[in-house]
Amino acid sequence: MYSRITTIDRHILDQQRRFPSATGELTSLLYDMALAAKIIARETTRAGLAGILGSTETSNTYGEQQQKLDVFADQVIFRMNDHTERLCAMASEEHEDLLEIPAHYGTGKYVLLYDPLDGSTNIDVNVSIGTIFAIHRKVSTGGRGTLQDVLQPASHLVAAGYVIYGSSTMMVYSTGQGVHGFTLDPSMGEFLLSHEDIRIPEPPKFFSANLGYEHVWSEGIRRYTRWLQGLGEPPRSPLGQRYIGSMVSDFHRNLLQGGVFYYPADAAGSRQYGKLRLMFEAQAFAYLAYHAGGACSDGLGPILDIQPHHLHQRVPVFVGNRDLVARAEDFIHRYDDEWMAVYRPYRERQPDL
Ligand code: P6P
Repeated sequence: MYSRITTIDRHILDQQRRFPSATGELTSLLYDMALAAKIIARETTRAGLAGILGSTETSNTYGEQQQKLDVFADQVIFRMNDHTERLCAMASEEHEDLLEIPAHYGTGKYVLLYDPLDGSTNIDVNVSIGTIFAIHRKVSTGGRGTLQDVLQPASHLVAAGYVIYGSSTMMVYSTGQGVHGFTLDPSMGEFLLSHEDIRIPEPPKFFSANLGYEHVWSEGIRRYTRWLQGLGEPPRSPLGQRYIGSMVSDFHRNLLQGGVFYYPADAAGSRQYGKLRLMFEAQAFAYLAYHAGGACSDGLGPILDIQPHHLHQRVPVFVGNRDLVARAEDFIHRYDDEWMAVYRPYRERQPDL
């Protein structure tokens, strides 16, 4: 028999009620993200049938061939939000520039950042993928949103979350009052509360990293990786290694079972600043990890505190149990002076507004 049945809509509304001055716009925005998730989930489960599999001939801002499903997801989220007058602007990982609210619609006081379908290269092999979103409050004084509204540190976020399209569809979100997970019941089309107030458990069980790149990692990262495997100093029990190659899934496992996900920068070369995107992946996970009792760092310090300088800024990511994340910073500070000397000026560039 069900325990207390709470839909995501009711949960979001209950969270709003704790803020008497709340006008309900953020609540409605989160409702809309849940609806977009249901629409995208329906297509991901049918992708093989609806001929939507496979990539389009187009590519995104990073030159990555776009999968049809991530074009679909991108459009669903934009069209869900472009006319509601809750947003002053949007930004999507799939688009080079800020997404302005069409001139014939009014604007609102929030900014939506999203990665419509992260891990989309896994679509054709039926590995779980996800949507990532983060919501800032408008700070510019004009009517329409600007980059100034988008390029804010993750510590300014008012909400963030992700959807994972896997063996079941789950939506996990936070408005700063805990991290809560909802599982979609397709028979009702409702997200039902299944993981209330998630806290990253101790002790950690796994580490998640693509060990295929170990040969291009810096000394500090290689030593950190050996330490996680119980082979370094100070001695620790070895962690299991799990890696899916879909950040939402790797993060989700560590959120529920304890562990650390890291996608470090390479010592040199094209990924010297990391691969993952600060605005479309790292900020949301930094916010969620923090509100689940964990931490998220780029190896120099909290990602929550990084002042973005570019919409598509890259960032190394270490996220999960606090002590595992802190230990990564220790190894980097002890062994990676040369890499830090290259990365720090990139990290501290002034925003090109
Ligand atoms: P690699 C997916 O493309 C993604 O952006 C993240 O979801 C994932 O963690 C990472 O890249 C995987 O990258 O180089 O291990 O294939």
